[in-house]
Amino acid sequence: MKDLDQIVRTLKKDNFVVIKNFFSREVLSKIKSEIKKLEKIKMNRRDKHYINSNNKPFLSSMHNIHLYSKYYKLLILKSELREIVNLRYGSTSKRIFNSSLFAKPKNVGLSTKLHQDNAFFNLNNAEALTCWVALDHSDKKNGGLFYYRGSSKLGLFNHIPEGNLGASMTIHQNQRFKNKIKGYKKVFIDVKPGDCVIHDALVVHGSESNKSLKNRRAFNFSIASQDQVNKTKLKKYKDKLKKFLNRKK
Ligand SMILES: O=C(O)CCC(=O)C(=O)O
Repeated sequence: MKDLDQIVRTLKKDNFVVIKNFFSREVLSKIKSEIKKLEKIKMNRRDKHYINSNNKPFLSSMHNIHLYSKYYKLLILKSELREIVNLRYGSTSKRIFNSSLFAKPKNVGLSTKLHQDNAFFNLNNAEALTCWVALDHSDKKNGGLFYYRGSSKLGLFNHIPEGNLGASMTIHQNQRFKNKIKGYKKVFIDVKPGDCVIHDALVVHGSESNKSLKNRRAFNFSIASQDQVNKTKLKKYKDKLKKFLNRKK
């Protein structure tokens, strides 16, 4: 039995919480086989990205997985994350707006630059939680996630279009940001397959590249409250995304 009240208390304080064995081995192996299927199918160009190394393509990330996998869509809709969002924010919505695989292959896996999720979600009040689930053991050595504990209270920082396809925004690391973040502890996450980290949409986080000899696969999905997308923020985000994509051409 998970203590959901304790989970919400930790989320309020630290803005992230690690939950051991969030998904069983059976669910995990079903997810892995779904991902294998998705690796083979044709997806919209925006939804599948590769890293080229020594003329070989390595899968880097896949996005909007719920659009291609019924199993995955149901998993999100039925997830306990919904209950946690409800306890944290007082409502939930059925809108699915984020579901990704971060494959981070050994030797070549890319970093995810420092960001806050609401720079992508553009919600009025940033009322959303993301559940990030490890498919491999993940720690500091193979590009595991890190968080600045408690940093959500700093509010949303300005993001600039920089990063990888699928993780295209990063915090503008100006002096103001550096002064503010230095009071917050950077914490690396050490998780086993099936464990998850739930984080809110304002916590400052990211991950390093994977230069190790071990893969670091993980998938995530997000659920929001009834909080609505802010049209002005969305337009600004789309303009930045356009700049980012034009540079990648
Ligand atoms: O897996 C990663 O490296 C990045 C994941 C992430 O930033 C997120 O789930 O918000």
